[in-house]
Amino acid sequence: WERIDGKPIRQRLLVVANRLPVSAVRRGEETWSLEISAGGLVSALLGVKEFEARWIGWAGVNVPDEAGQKALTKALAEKRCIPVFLDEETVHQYYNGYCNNILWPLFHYLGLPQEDRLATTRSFQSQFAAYKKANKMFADVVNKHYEEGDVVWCHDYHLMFLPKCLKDHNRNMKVGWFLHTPFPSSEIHRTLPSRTDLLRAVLHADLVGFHTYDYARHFVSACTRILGLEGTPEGVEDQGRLTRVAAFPIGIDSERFIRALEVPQVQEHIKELKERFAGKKVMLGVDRLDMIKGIPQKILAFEKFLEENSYWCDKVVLLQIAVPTRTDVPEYQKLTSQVHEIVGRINGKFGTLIGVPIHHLDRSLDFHALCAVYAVTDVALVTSLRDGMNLVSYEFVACQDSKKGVLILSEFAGAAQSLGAGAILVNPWNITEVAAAIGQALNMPAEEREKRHRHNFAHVTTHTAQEWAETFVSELNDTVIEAQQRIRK
Ligand code: ADQ
Repeated sequence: WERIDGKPIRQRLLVVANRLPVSAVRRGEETWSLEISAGGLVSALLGVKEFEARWIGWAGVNVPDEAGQKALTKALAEKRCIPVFLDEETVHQYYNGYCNNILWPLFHYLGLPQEDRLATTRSFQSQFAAYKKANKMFADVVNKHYEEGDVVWCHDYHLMFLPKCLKDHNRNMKVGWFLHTPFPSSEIHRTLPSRTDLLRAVLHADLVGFHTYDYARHFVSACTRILGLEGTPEGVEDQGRLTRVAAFPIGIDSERFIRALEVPQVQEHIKELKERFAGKKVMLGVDRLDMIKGIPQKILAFEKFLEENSYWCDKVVLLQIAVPTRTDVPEYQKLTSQVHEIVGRINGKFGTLIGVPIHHLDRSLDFHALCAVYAVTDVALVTSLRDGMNLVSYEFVACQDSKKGVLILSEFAGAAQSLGAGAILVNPWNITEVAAAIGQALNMPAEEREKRHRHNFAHVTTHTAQEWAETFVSELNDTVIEAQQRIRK
């Protein structure tokens, strides 16, 4: 940390998330190569000048030996990262099990896995035990590095137990927790066998944040209905102690995208793509290949549109760029096969010797390639069945200032609440409605496109990731000061 006279120059912020924003690859016994993965959270915090951020999280690799751990810790320190070392069994039970097999589907309204419906099954119990154990391991690392006055910002459904672990150790620690997924209706949350423990653990935080007011309201309702606590306009009150609950909609580093469009390499790529798709309208989907993103529904809607609008068959192309995730999970493998099967069928039906209507890629694009693709797109299709926010919709808008393309957006993505007036909102389960929205988007007059884009662009460039992070941390500081004042009174 930078210091003057032994004191930090800026407020120190400990950002605790399941994964560090770097990928680590072991090159030798004590040699590691690190690559920064610039996700939304990283760029949000890079742009914030008020505080000095350090990251605490799992590096995504199993490092059983002490020499390896020491070397990795040293290498990560240069990137302002502090590792939490999790053994393979804990990762399996905590990360693959409780986080991704139970909380992720449940929070996206996909329900609990059948075999875990009974709270008493061994697998559920052991996964929840591993979850608590892993959260405790994160807490131990935070406690080791914490200094008085630091702000600790915990992220996401992986770390719902962390606020409790931290406050049990030091009740004066300033602790915030933010959820990147939806928080579901209390009727969904109450199906979770560990519903009470999780809510109580989160309530140890001073400030609890969500992307939308709806998620915040669901959380407060869950605390009222499941724990019997009082919900107030500020949050949740338990025996005179208030946990503040509020909405903090995330944004993107829009400047980074806008600047990228000026880079010669990106302009060259834009030119190539324009030539490649000359005479056609380009539709785009960019998603992690996840159940929640509604990729099969999107492609089926595109098929229906082509079936009903033969005029468009050789005049439109859908680029679906789907980066695989959780590839070792059977449900995800099934989803990949399902998507491939539908794409193959549609391309077989509507393709010609000259071209096919769907270009499906099972891969990620690097940042510059992604910006170029966003820039040449006429219609972006975001059909998430549920999505905390959905940053792809924001990134598309940021890259569209010259083209003014149309955004078709699921009403079940948090982004629908901010970009609703500029996008065409759809229910992704209604294939007929999405197919009609595709027709509306492709035929939309330039004036209407311009008007809708202006609304979206103003939002995306004003409500940035930096603003999101600054607002959350300053609200956390204020919340703690107010609580101290209440106690003094
Ligand atoms: P995600 O579910 O990952 O995030 P999203 O918000 O869309 O969803 O962010 C995905 C990011 O990955 C974007 O920055 C996008 O550019 C990138 N990405 C996705 N597919 C890609 C591809 N094929 N190639 C290259 N890049 C790709 C979670 C929640 C969201 C919430 C965010 C932030 O599920 O709802 O918006 O966190 O809080």
